[in-house]
Amino acid sequence: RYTPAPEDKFSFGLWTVGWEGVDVFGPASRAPIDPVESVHRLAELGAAAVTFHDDDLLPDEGTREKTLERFEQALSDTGVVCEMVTTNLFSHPVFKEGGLTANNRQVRRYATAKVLRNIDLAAHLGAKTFVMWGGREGAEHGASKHIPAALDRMKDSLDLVCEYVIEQGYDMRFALEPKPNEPRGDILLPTIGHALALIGELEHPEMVGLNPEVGHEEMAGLNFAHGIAQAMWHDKLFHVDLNGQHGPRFDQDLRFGAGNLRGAFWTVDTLLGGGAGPAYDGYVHFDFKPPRAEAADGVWESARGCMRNYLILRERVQAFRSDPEVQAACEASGVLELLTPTREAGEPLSALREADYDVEGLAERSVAMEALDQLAMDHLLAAR
Ligand code: GLT
Ligand code: MN
Ligand code: MN
Ligand code: MN
Repeated sequence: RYTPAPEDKFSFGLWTVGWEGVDVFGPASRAPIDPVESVHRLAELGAAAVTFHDDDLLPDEGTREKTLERFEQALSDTGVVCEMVTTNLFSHPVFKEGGLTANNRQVRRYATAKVLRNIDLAAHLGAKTFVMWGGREGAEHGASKHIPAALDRMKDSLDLVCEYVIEQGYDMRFALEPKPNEPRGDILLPTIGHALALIGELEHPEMVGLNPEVGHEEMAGLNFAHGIAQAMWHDKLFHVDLNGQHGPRFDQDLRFGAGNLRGAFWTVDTLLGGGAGPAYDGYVHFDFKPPRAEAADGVWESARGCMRNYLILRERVQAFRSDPEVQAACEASGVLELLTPTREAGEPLSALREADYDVEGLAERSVAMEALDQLAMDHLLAAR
């Protein structure tokens, strides 16, 4: 029970279990982990895939070939695949004022070259998703960044990488990861909605989607399940970063299921199709940080907990959706009536007359939504 299987498509960033605990107030509290060990440990725990930034796996040009060889060997020994690759455009001080949208053009050209090299690496490893998190694309001051120009440069960069992937004949799509702030005071494309709007302006919008992260939307006070539901409605949920967060504060990157537990329940429900719609069928990627206080044992316990909580919540969601009382409660709440269009096909607008409706009666109607929500609570808490 609650044992991860390859079909669950669980995936982990090397930087998650590999986080050494460096934070703004102190240095590392844990030793570095060899990526080869991470692949083996994650495979033993039941993960199907791993992901990384260039700097996580290949920080050193001198040992690049050797490390890559060992990494590919670990993948083939374990059957773990590399499903996504991304580029670190945020750690090195050269990116202190941005990467693809830095004011300085040389920095932008260097950042672009770094991305292109990693697209080649991603294609070589068979990764079909390339995530772009613009952590340093932003500002602390009103006048320091001309936002329309920054958006122009972001669009140019995305058009350029799409053109490159088409030219090279790679099977790859891009997934933008929104975040409202941290490390910049204000980050460009702060939410799912901002990123979706930008995608509509691109030359190859079909190649660009989203990689939303639970904590990032919750930092902005938003409902993650609603956010990914809209991304799915636009066919833009290319990838997902699951973790936990306690409301608007610093980015906590807790293991999935910690923090906003009810939010996690609705997140899993939405990924499964919300009872009606099509389900998300991509990798279930965990982007968490084992708390700095933990030693090595806690790192793997934290990774295990992400998958276990997902599986528990999936079971609870399935029980909720298949409970006949829940279906009756949805009916009583009028949930399914929303599937009927407001206007009849071909109906003249003159057919809509205010006088036809019993406004007072409608105002007093029962919606029975507390009853429906309590059933969800009962299922979440395994009280049914
Ligand atoms: C960084 C960030 C994450 C992003 C990673 C992808 S980098 O760890 O905090 O949310 O998903 O670039
Ligand atoms: Mn083109
Ligand atoms: Mn985060
Ligand atoms: Mn993330």
